[in-house]
Amino acid sequence: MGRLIGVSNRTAAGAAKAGGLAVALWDALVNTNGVWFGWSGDIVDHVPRGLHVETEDNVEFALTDLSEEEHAGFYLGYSNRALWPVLHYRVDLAYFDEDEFSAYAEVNERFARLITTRLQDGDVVWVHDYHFMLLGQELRAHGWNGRMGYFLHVPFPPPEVFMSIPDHARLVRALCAFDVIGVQTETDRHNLERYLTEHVDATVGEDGMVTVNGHTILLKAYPIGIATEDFMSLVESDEAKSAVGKLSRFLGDRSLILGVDRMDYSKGIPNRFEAVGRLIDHYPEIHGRISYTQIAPPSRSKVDEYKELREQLDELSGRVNGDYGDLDWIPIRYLARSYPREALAGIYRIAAVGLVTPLQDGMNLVAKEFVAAQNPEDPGVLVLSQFAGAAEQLADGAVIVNPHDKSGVADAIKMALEMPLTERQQRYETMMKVIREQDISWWRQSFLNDLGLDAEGTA
Ligand code: ADQ
Repeated sequence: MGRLIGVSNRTAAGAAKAGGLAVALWDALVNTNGVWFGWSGDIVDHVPRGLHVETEDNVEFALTDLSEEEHAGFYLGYSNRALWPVLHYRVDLAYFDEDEFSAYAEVNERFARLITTRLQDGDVVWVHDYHFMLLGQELRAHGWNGRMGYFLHVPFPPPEVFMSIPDHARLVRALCAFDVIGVQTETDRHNLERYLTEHVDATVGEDGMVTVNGHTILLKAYPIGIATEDFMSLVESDEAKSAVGKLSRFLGDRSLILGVDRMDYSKGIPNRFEAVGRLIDHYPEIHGRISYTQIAPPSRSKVDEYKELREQLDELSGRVNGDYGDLDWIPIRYLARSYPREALAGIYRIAAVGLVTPLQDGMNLVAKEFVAAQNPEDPGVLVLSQFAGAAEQLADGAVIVNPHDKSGVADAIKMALEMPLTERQQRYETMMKVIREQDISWWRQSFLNDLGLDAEGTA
């Protein structure tokens, strides 16, 4: 029986197998006695040679440390300062450094070397995200002939944007070593297909398969989902109830407008603060009747960027709270901390409006979690950016906005606050149908089936 071999920068070793990739990969790893390769999270002062191997539920975690140079060049450098901004269409924020690209290429090569020592015939390799765009080609160079898939969790921009990366050709040629390339949306698929046909001489067959230099690749959109039923049940937890209790005391009879994000410029939080500012400027009748709460914990790996964003947010909320706040009303509240999933479920549930307005986002699972946590009898409304991957699936139920259009977002929030119950319920049902059907198991099984590992994880 073939094993699933997962590769991602961070793994769920020693952590709860709850959110994110852990919940996505875990069942298939357990069923196949699989292996999950990744960075241990530790930084050491020399180039590490071996792997730390630990086993949980028959799943092997094979982890390597990063040297200080690797961490600076591969992770903080090339992955986060070159690839992340360009993949989110922010060439203006990208920093390209040849030494950082070398570190990136070396870490990909080192991972390939470590992984191939532990691969067996019949294994199926699934590589995740932008940290490992060169890994498939390196695995082939180290002699691996088995099936390999790649999933990009963030957007793939149009070729005109991607080509600002000095090493763009090398990155995409390396991706072509994979048998299956998965992206989040049809837009991403179209963008990558355009790059391949316009710049790598690829041909696309009638069946949609892409052929490059005689090698055929399945390039397909697999919109990632959430563990819908599990998330829905979290609202019944004690933590959720306690969060609801505290927040309700704070809110009184005000309607909650909620934002929940990791602190990152792609999430468009300053634009959102400005839009809420417009809402309050334009509609005096809502004064004292709403409360916008933004939850965005600081990020350890992006200290400078966080500082800048934080200053912007303090300034923007300071203006609105100073102009409009009262003894018993703080229009904009910003909580720079993270909450456990259970508490988040409760917080989502009592929000009248979920504001998910990234400037660019691969999928955005907060949008799906927000909907799943709603009370079907009295659901809140999702206001969703057209540039979140989730907009392709949820356009019929969410109120879709352009996050750059502050007055447009303000008007959408106003409309959401006033939306009649029957319309809210219809929109909720429309979104829940997709969120239920295309959940995280559907996503995993779709990808693994295409890679030749069946839904139960047996090859
Ligand atoms: P992220 O950019 O991290 O992920 P997102 O999908 O919105 O973005 O969130 C992932 C998880 O983080 C969610 O389960 C959410 O609950 C949690 N989270 C976010 N903000 C939080 C907060 N303030 N406190 C606690 N938890 C929080 C990347 C891509 C996304 C893509 C995912 C999955 O950038 O576009 O959807 O991978 O592929």
